[in-house]
Amino acid sequence: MQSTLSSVIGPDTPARVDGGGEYLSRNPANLEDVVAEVTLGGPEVLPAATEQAQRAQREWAQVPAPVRGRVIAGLGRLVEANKESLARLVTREIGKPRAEALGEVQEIIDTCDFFVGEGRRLYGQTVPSEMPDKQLFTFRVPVGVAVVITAGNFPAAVPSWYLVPALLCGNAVVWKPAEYAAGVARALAELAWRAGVPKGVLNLVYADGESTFQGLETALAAGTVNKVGFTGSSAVGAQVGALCGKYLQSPCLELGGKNPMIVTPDAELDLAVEGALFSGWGTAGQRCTSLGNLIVHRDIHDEFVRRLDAALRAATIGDPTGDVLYGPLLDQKFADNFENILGQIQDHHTVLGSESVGRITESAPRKGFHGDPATGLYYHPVLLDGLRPDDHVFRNETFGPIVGVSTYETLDEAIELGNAPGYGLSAAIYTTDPASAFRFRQGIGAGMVSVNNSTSGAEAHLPFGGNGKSGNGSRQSGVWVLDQFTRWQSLNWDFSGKLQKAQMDVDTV
Ligand code: UN1
Repeated sequence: MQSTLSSVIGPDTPARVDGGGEYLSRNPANLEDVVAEVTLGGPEVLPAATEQAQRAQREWAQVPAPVRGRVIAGLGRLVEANKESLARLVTREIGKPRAEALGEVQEIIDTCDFFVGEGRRLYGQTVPSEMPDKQLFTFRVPVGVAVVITAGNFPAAVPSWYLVPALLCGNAVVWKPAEYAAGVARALAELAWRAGVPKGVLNLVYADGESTFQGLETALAAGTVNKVGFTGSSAVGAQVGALCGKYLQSPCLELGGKNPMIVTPDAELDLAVEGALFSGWGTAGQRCTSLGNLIVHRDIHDEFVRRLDAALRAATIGDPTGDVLYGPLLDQKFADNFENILGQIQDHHTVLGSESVGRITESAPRKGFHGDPATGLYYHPVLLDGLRPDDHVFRNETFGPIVGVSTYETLDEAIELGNAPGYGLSAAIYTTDPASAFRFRQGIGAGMVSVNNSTSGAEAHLPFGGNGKSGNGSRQSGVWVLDQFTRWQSLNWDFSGKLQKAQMDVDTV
């Protein structure tokens, strides 16, 4: 199995494209290990790729959708055959623990499996006309060229949420992945090309942020891009949205989260502790769906925090090739960001979860830690008690292994606290009271709600997406994403042999 992919990825075959500016993607568990070496293109790379994509898309759109579905099926089987090695590459390039990396690859397979069938089901509708001898129909038509810009915390699964439905619907794609996940991007693109997606239909480009923006504007102005998909921070998403708006385009934006979890007084506490641990510190808190604010009823606060603190101190952190709760942070820039967040800890906060705060080093060790603290970007987990609604850590996404706790008295107050930061991606409640669960679902402004389950780990065929600062209401996954990558075309067919005028030639009873 492994040998099929080792010709594509691995230490001896670093990814390369032409352009300007060299970038080394490093293993965050061992910064001396260079995983991929890429040349970042300048502002001309992205518009050139969209032109090529535009030409290729015309032919791809002529391939019948069930046949495109068969290509997607082939991609799913190739990913499955290479699951182990692709997951190993994910672990090596971004430090995602092995079990989660395998889960991430499984999410691509699930996405392919789902959309294979959609190739035979890209339904339109027949619609009754208000006039005789006239028929109305709707058709889904591909948008054309999609530019997809993705983050590196889910370097394969989240891109597949765009790539798979976009290709299935008959579009061409220009994919600009995060540079610190360049090797995984190359591996996934290679598998798609090997599955039969034509090279011009799926284009992989590497570019720095500034060049991407400039290039995107050039392409939007030239009319060679018809849809932009962006996963990343709310701040950059707002810039992408503003740029698209200038050219009358509505992008698909999947942005940050400050995801709350409410623990009610009747909750099963051990279950809630387990859910909070995975949601908050799993993946080192680097999912857009990671838990940010724990909102705990004041009657159970002390006991809940005591148990969570104990669970956190007992958790294994370290080398992501092993069985750990989390490994290193994704990349140096995420480590720098997390250090800034740690600088926001205030005197009224109680810091729990570890013996130390900051980087795990030989002088600030962690019990049970496996790994090399000298070469890896490892950080102590932080549980911050006593958070207030005005605190920076309460209001902003942290994207690191830190969770804050605040307390509440009434469920309405808890829901208000959950909504206060203005994001709206994912939210969870731990409760044994169905009425509380239902009222929570009604009141919380999140696109994804969980009852007695983690804030993260959405299934691949449910709508994924958020509101407020988490996105513009667009949804990925399942059938809902088809509305991002197709547009409705109506057909109005008159066979009466005369000019029938809508609204004017209609008999009223
Ligand atoms: C992200 O962090 O950008 O629901 C996506 C989850 C994953 C996807 C997270 N399936 O946590």
